[in-house]
Amino acid sequence: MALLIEIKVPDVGNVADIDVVDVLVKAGDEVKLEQTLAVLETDKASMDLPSSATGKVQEVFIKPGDKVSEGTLIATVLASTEEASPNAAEDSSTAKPEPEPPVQQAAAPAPQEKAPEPVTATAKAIPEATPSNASARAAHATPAVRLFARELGVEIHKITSGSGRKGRILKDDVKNFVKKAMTEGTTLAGGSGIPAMPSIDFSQFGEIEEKKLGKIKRLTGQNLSRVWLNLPMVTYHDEADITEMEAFRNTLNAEKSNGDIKITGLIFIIKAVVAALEQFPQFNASLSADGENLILKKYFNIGIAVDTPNGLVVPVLRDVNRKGINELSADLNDKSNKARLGKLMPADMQGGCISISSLGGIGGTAFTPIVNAPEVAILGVTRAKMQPVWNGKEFVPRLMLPLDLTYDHRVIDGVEGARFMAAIKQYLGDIRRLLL
Ligand code: CAO
Repeated sequence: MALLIEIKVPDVGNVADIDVVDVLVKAGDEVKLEQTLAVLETDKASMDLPSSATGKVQEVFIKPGDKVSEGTLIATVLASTEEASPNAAEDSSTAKPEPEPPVQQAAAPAPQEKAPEPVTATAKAIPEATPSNASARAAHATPAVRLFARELGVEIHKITSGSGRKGRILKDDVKNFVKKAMTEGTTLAGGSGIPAMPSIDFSQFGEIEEKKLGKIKRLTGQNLSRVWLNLPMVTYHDEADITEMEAFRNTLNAEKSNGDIKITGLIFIIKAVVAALEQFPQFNASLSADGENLILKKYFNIGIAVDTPNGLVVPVLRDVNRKGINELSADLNDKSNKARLGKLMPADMQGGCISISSLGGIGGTAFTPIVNAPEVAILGVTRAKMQPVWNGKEFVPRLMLPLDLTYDHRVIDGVEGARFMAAIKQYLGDIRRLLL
């Protein structure tokens, strides 16, 4: 004998206009007792609406985006009396074989507590965002799975595809995500209390192609995000007059034979930065992890940002204070070639004191580089250009090099930043001073 059972929204405690975020069944589907038919969400909680009978869905009356209240009809299920829930069995006394009037049942909701708000900026496992967060709401998972994810400190929207029906995220997907995060060292949650970026289906706007990010890009991205969120950074801009330096560089290069490594302006910038570091030791330093101590370094290793087909890497030139211009040119040439061929070893990228990011070979007038923490400063360089400069009597053509100094404001004060920059300018303006 078959019963037509009406499944309705149960008493959910004086809440009306509840959003239907997902409908998981359609007419003709076989459903089991307790199987989730739909997912509802209020601004405080989300809940599964399970079926109170095993049988075939006869009709579905709601769709995602609808608003429902207690008593709204969700679906009708044609159930055999043997398989209906105890509740249905009771009601079956009044029910007759199809197509007699349907038995009315309220689906027993599986309420989900509101996710707690993130509380600290340093907490590693931030609870999943509240349902008001669009990306969390968009995650296709039952409250039980969301709860499971929260317990493991996983922001569920970071799981981009589920293995369940219609891409629904299952417990196994959460477990696999955690396993992957543990092996790759990625973060499970945002870690800052900042709402995560929503996941958007761009194919709705036009044709797209999805390409996996390479390892370097992914790791660099994670590191840059971490620095961006943890360091209060200031970027200070200035220009150095490199007219004489450039003339000297051209003389040196003219003396070189074919096949010799050419000296670029960057080598002089590296030397000037080291001289400024010797003068301002707080720039050759790192903050201890607890932020209580400044660790001052007595060595002078400079990280150079190198653009490679696989992404940005920062090899380190060691003991720059002890090396001459030609040796440094060979060193930079060797490291940047290795970087582009993907042959740098991890040790080649460790132990830097300060970094330089030069875009001068390409162009630009200014930019705001991000500190390569745990270093406390980075120098950005863009393209030098001839400019009319007022010398007190007249405008004279001078080759001016734009410089951008970003520093960690916890360690470096604004005035110190300006003085450090002034020193670099002075060394570049008159490179004889590098001998002093
Ligand atoms: N102004 C004018 N010309 C400049 C210049 C500047 N500031 N900097 C370099 N040039 C010139 C060089 O003199 C060279 O000219 P020639 O071909 O006539 O000799 C040309 O531009 C190319 O220089 P280069 O880039 O090969 O050499 P470099 O020593 O200046 O830089 C390196 C080496 C490895 C830093 C650079 O090639 C590189 O990869 N830069 C990208 C760094 C990057 O990605 N930064 C972004 C990080 S985001 O923070």
